[in-house]
Amino acid sequence: MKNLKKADPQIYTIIKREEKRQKEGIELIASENYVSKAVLEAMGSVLTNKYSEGYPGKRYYGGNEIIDQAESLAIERAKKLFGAEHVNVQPLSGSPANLAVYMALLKPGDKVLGLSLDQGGHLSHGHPLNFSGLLYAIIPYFVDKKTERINMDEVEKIALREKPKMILAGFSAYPRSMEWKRFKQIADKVGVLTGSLTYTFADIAHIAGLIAAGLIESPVPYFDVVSTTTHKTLRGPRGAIIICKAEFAKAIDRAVFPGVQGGPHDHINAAKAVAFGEALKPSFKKYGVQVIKNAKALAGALQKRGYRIISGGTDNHLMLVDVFGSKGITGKEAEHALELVGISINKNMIPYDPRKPLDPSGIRLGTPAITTRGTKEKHMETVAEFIDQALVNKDSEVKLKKVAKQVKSFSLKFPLP
Ligand code: DSN
Repeated sequence: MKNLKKADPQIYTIIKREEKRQKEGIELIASENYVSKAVLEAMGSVLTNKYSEGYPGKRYYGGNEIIDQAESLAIERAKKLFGAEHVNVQPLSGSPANLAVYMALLKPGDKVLGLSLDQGGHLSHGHPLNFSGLLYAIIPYFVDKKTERINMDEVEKIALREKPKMILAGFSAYPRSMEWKRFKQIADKVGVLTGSLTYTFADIAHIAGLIAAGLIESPVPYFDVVSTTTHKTLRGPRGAIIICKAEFAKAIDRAVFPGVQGGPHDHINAAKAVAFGEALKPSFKKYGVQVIKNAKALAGALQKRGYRIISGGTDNHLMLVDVFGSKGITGKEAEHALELVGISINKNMIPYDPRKPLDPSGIRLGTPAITTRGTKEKHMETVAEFIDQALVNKDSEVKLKKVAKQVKSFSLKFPLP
């Protein structure tokens, strides 16, 4: 970054400080990861200079013959990775991707069934202040109070009563497997009642990398449309893609451009191609296996220290910890104490949370980022101990400083890619 250092020392210093923070801290935010140097280089390339409205072979600007090759490669690799009939790689991020899916298949006011946000859903799955909640009639489904897992019989009951135009399966804070086949069967039952297709839409943003690695069942064979961000477990650049059956390809492409977006970010699309290429390699499967092993080990190590893990564990890369119920510490307090020792997490609502979103009962932890740095199950004991020490000593500056030192020396043993 020698040019940046000279041209803009202020931004250069900020980037360097952030790099230091990342190196010296433990990253447990379930939606974050560290990209490879190759992905970073593609993102910082001259491809950012180009305008390419349209799609490969059909652009509104000249000079796109090379960009076409990059985008086509990204599409081909993504199709192979997910066994997809059609992929649009242009969505700028998860929410615009989801907006495009709704636009392609629905009319404003149509009913959509989605997992309630406070139980693991996502803003773009129907929050009242988000376009999804403003434009569409979102009917929530919930997890079971006892098992804290999605109760598919309940989903079916709600679906048959409400007859939605679309059933949305996906989450940003749900630690268990999804019953994709059952969602599809429910949609088909609704379709018989209404005499028209009830669309199935899966948002696999959190688990796409684990699906690509073949470790978690994929909704792609069953669902009409699947969206995912590319920067979480998939470990690519910040962005998204939409996967769909061939029959919806035209509608999805039109909804992305010109429906929602103008020019694609060609440098990011090239970086997506690089990340998909990495995910097609056997080493990525090994990585995915370790992400899940680490998540299970971390959940177990926290349970041993008296923390209640929502639903009793995890099937994927993330877990929800009821810190308020277990230790009388709120999610906000926990986030703050952990930040002071160099551990990044986020406060999170737990199912049927008696507290409020800005200071809920829980925290969400995930292992994609620390696994990229090379940690294994045995290290999760250490991480759990750091977490516990930070939380029980949250009011002692001296003790927190001691934990912070230990977190730093632990982190420096695991270099960034
Ligand atoms: N903000 C992401 C997450 O943390 O889960 C979802 O978009």
